[in-house]
Amino acid sequence: MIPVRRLPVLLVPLLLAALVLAGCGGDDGGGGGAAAAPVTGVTQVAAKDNRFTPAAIQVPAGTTVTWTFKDGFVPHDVVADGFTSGEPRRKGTYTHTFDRPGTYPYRCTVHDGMTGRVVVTGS
Ligand SMILES: [Cu+2]
Repeated sequence: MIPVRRLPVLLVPLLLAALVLAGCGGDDGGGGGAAAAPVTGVTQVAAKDNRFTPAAIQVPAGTTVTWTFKDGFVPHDVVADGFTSGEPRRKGTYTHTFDRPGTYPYRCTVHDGMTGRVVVTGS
């Protein structure tokens, strides 16, 4: 048996592990975040802090999505199969209208792991 007074000591590593895991979840908003459940009711995506926020959105077919480049000196682009924002840029916006239902993963070609996803549902 483990003495009761030893339990708090044993809990510390568990708490630290939980914090680390929580931290990872928050950090990969640009990478693994794209795999998270898509956000609905949003048509604006910010390219900032080397990530797309929200990384994943869900919109009905026919929706125009606007990406805003707002990372100052750091240029980004939006590249997917079928559409691209062109040259990486530091400011301004890029828009794309999604006419067909489907899942559209995209990425920034400048930054590994800077990815996003648009899920288009039937209108
Ligand atoms: Cu980028």
